[in-house]
Amino acid sequence: MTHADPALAGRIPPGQTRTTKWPVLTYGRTPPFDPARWTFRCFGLVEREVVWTWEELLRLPRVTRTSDVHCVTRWSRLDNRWEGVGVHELLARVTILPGAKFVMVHADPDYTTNLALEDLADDDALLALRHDGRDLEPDHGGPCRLVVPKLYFWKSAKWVRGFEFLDVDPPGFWEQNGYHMHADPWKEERYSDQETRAMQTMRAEAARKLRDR
Ligand SMILES: Nc1nc2c(c(=O)[nH]1)N[C@H]1C(S)=C(S)[C@@H](COP(=O)(O)O)O[C@H]1N2
Ligand SMILES: [Mo]
Repeated sequence: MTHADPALAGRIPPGQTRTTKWPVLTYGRTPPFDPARWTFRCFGLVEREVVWTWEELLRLPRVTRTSDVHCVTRWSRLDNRWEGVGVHELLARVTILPGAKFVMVHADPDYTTNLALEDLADDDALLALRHDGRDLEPDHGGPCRLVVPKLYFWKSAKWVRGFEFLDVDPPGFWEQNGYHMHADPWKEERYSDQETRAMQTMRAEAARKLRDR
């Protein structure tokens, strides 16, 4: 696709079309939120598990990041202004063991997605609480969603509840259902059948290892 505005052309990855709307894409229903019971947990290959309550999360320093959203269903939404807690802010409070190279992101209701620790640690990644100046709407993951701008949007788990640090890279929900393990929109990493054989072997072995633990 070509774009009349050359400034935009460099920001829309191949196979994507710009939208100014913001579609809701959820597998299942928007879960209820209970501030008294909500926690965010960092566990797995860490020296000590770290858990934040909702009140504790709200007391962490905030950042604002403007970034583009690229959904694998081929829409892109530019210049989203996210406010929330930088992932780096959380990671700075967790002692991650040296073997950890991957993270399983856990979210309500029973959603998971897998990331390389390196991608999660990106300076653009945050737990978003606000979008374009308003509290994040429940259908869009409110009150708290992960945003990882450099990857397709299914990696940005809505209603996020924790990071599990791992030495293997097992597939999350959509990754088990045909989507790519890495998901770089600029490389059009959409579907698992685009993965190399090595990646597919690794995903199967990782899934098995995790099950057998
Ligand atoms: N918990 C949870 N997070 C999720 C999903 C979901 O079904 N459940 N869908 C993913 C997918 S496939 C996409 S494209 C985006 C959509 O976010 P939106 O509804 O805010 O546009 O959220 C991602 N995060
Ligand atoms: Mo999606």
